[in-house]
Amino acid sequence: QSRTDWWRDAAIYQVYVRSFADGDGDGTGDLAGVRSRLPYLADLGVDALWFTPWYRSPLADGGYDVTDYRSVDPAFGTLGEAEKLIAEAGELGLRCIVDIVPNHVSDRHPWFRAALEAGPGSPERERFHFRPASPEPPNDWVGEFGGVPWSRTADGEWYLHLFTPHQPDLNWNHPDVRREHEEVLRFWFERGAAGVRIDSAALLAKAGGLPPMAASPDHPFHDRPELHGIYRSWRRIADAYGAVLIGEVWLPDAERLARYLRPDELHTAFNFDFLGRPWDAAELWESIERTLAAHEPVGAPATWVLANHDVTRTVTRYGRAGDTGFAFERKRFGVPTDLALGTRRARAAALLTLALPGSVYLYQGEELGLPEAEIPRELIRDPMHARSGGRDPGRDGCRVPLPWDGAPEPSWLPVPEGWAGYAAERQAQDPGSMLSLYRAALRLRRSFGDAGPLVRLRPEDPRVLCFARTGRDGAAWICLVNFGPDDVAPPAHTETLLASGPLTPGGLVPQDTAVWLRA
Ligand code: TEU
Repeated sequence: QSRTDWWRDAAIYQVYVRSFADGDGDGTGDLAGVRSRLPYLADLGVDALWFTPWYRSPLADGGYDVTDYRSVDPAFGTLGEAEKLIAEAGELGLRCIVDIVPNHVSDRHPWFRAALEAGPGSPERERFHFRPASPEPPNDWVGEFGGVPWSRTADGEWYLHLFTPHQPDLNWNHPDVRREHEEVLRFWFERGAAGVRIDSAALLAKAGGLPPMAASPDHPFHDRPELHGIYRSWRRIADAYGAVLIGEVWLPDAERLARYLRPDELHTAFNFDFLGRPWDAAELWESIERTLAAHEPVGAPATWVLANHDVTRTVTRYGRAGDTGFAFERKRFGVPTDLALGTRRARAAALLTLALPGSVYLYQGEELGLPEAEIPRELIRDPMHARSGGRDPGRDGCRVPLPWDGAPEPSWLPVPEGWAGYAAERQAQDPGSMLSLYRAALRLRRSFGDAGPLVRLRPEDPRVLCFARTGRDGAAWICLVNFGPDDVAPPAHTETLLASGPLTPGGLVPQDTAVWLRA
């Protein structure tokens, strides 16, 4: 574990703690469960683990509503267990990333309680965005989950919350807010965290005076210039520990994202553009090219994300006819899905993303090929569902506990019928399973080492996406994905290393299939 720039080409596995593995059998995932599955993760071949928030929380937004950033929620375990987990993971060569939620706190956080108690005009309220009582909300902003991002306290004052009313936004102009988060960073770096994932990283700063949309020349709360100063101070802290800052910077384009990727700001950030594209060679190539072009001049690695805890599962997304590809376009109930098609494409997509230069984020359960689960309305826990007036099923469909040796039982979310068929233990025995594909791909990817830049091959062929990189041993590593209806011949004088599905008897690559070749 000596490389300090390990994050440049790492495969990072996202552990959604509440649904990963249940150590005490109460239906909720926990740290004991994670610890017991560390060998599985090491064997899978990933380099690092990112844990969604495990801090004390009323779980109004799945833990993105924190009451104590220096703790572990009793439902998940103890701080001591988190330290043990980080140490044990390290022994297996797995680095650990914790999730920091700086934009807002829980409405049960001691600061917000104190603000409510101290009343209007109090210094306690200055850590948040409070506005005097008025009949209408203080401005016309729309929240991130839709709707009015303002709620009233008992004394009539308004407070700002870009997410749910249980997540009041912090005032990042307040010195306490800055100091507290800098201390929280040190707290987790001291405990061995190799880095932090910064939640909602583009939202912290708000335009002075919280002006209405039309009165603000730039967006009043997205991508504000004031953010850069915050991340510069964080970078100094991270550098002192050799830790990495990973931004969840939601921006419409790679160029704007790249402005945060600097030697004195964030090391790296999620690129969500790829995730927003449909299964189409031209669309995906455009995204790849654009991402690489934006990252290259700033010297930051590109990142690739196929799924996370906020979006539709890959096999479901790619299995929907007429899918626009935009994973965040909110889900509807009862959309017909061809899971066999989606699975074929998800397998090909896995080989595609794992062959691209940069780092890859892999969301738990994708390696099992889990589809999006349909949760009955009355059992949906995600607050996004209620905030959409019940139209949007929300994000629980990708948050169902993982099947390890059968369908998880009990489980805090209902497990769809037939999920025992996806069980990790069963897939481990099956060379044709999604799990075996991911294992083989991650192993090969690692063997190529820090492979060179991507060179596109066959650019004239609109049916394929084909590119080569040069591995550590000087040999070419070629990835070819066939999107078209006709079988495609792989480049001459190549040897097939891995295929996402069966090739034809003549060795041709069928539609929706990817191959890795060596020349
Ligand atoms: O998500 C940030 C974010 O911007 C989301 O609103 C995103 O647009 C949406 O989920 C897409 O479906 C982060 C976390 O990943 C999410 O789970 C939290 O709910 C949110 O922050 C609030 O902390």
